[in-house]
Amino acid sequence: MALAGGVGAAKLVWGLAQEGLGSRLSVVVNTGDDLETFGLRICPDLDTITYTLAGLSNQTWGWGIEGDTFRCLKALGRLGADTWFGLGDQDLATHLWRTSLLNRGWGLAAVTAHICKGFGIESSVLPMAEGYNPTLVETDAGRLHLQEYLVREKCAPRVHGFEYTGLSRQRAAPGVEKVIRKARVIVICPSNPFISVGPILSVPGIRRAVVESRGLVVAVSPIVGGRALKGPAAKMLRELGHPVSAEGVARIYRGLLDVFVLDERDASSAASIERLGVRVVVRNTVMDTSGAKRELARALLRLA
Ligand code: FO1
Repeated sequence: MALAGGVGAAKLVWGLAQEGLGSRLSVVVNTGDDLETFGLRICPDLDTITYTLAGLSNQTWGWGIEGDTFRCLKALGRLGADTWFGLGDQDLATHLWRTSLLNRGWGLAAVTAHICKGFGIESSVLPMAEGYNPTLVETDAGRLHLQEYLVREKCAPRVHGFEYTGLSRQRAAPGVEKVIRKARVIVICPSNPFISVGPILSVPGIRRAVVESRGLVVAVSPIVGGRALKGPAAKMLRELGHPVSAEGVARIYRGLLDVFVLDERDASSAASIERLGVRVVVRNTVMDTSGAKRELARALLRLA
């Protein structure tokens, strides 16, 4: 099973599915980046994982649907609406359908399973929790919704901290604790430790399920050569006073991991990370080709 954020995680999750896990793969996905806009519930990380597993994701951006158009968004702009969040026309169909099922009383886990079935996905994709609990980012420019920080402000404001709103009063979504507890391997994907993995582990019961699981807990570093492969992880580490390195991430996950997977470029940090009490495995973690995604997935499966 995998704990996943969005774009970086989706590459590895795709590799795991391709390497024969298929219906045996469960992915617990962050919903702290969810957004409510135009009366719709948008779940970017759930959709990124779903579209990627369906082979439909935009190959350039990693999020959204390949070849999607933005005619509805343009029309909204003409009417005076804010259009900084890029909602594609086909992507909108997912949000419309999700929201209408939620309004009929379905839970987010059931809606997600139904949408995945519609896309022909065999793997099980689970939201971490069912409520709307957006992550807020405390910045120099004030407290921002995560998507305002990421997309509207392009990650420019300096970060001081995060608030996972209402998460401490949530429960894990149906099925989540069970898949974690019975997993042979729990992969913490190369996602941002603060805004992707942090919210998942903050849902009551999830961290304990990971700690108590008999499965091997393996994290893949999202930092390679002191830089994030995608998104603001390196900037956030720096601004929050952590070392901007794979070791900085390994320290955040201390107490949780059996294995930390480090990129070949960071092999020299292996010894100091092992001193944290974690076994280190060195691989190519830059998943820039289908082959690299599958190779990393195979390496993780061999650890099991
Ligand atoms: N990222 C952007 O940089 N710009 C966008 O306009 C944008 C729109 C968007 C719409 C749907 C969706 O599922 C994802 C979208 N993303 C966009 C990606 C998203 O902001 C982040 O990558 C994730 O929330 C972080 O995992």
